[in-house]
Amino acid sequence: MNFVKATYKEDIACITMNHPAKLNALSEALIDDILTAIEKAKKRESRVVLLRAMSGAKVWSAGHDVSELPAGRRDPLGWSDPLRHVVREIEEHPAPVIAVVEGGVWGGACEVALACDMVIATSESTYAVTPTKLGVPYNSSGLATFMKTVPMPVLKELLFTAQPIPASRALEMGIINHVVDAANLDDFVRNICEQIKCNAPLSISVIKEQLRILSSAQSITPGMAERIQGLRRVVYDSQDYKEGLQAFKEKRKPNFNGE
Ligand code: YXS
Repeated sequence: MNFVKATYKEDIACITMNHPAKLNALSEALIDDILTAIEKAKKRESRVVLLRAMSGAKVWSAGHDVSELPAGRRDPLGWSDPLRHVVREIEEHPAPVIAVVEGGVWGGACEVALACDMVIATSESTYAVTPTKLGVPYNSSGLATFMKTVPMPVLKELLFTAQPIPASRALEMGIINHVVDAANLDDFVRNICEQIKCNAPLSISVIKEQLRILSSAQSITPGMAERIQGLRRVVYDSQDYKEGLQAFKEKRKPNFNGE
């Protein structure tokens, strides 16, 4: 594994994203390494999985690797996209997955963190949900991930402004579980892990799956699903989508025209 370090000690799997050159952007290669590490945790029956960046990271993850987004005329966040795959694996993993966050969390990485069962973060961490900054039509299961933890008015503010919010605001909204000083982070996380390890793994695993099923139970008709897909196609076929990607690559502000 090139972009992740993984340790499995005392029934705790610790997966550390380690691609500093791209600020842990969620490339297919980095996600493959995360998936490999999660699979190993499942085989070893780890009681808790931690997902983190290197200690002291200024950026937890810069989100989807923009260079891997399709140039247009293809759903950028379809079912088989690596980001979709890792979110599903986290949500379906039979043990608690805890995001241990230091630094900035951007775009799809924000969804990965919120797809985890808990978020324990340092006070200087920030959270930004960025599809509108790039002109990306986020996918429905991804929006549903956010809807499970972020109050709708706050989620709309996050989506429509694409601006980061501080850990203090995320904690106040109940979006993250705990904010601790960086110096105490490891001890705090270890303590939560020990509390989880004292409880029944089968009960935890089944309750986690029940909550996943119950919280994702939404009745939408085939017509509604088709309408959503049609609306999203207009966006990823748009000139604005191309402009968002081009502006990112050219490191300039995008000029969106609504076409
Ligand atoms: O120029 P080089 O080659 O050194 O590469 C730069 C950046 O291009 C690269 N990089 C990324 N590459 C691919 N995908 C990314 N998401 C990404 N982010 C950064 O990393 C190198 C260092 O970046 P640089 O120079 O900007 O570092 P910085 O310290 O000045 O700024 C750190 C950030 C995180 C504030 C800045 O890199 C940034 O704003 N990154 C983009 C954050 C973002 O908007 N992520 C959303 C990605 S799209 C996504 O997740 C979903 C599709 S959606 O948008 O729908 O949520």
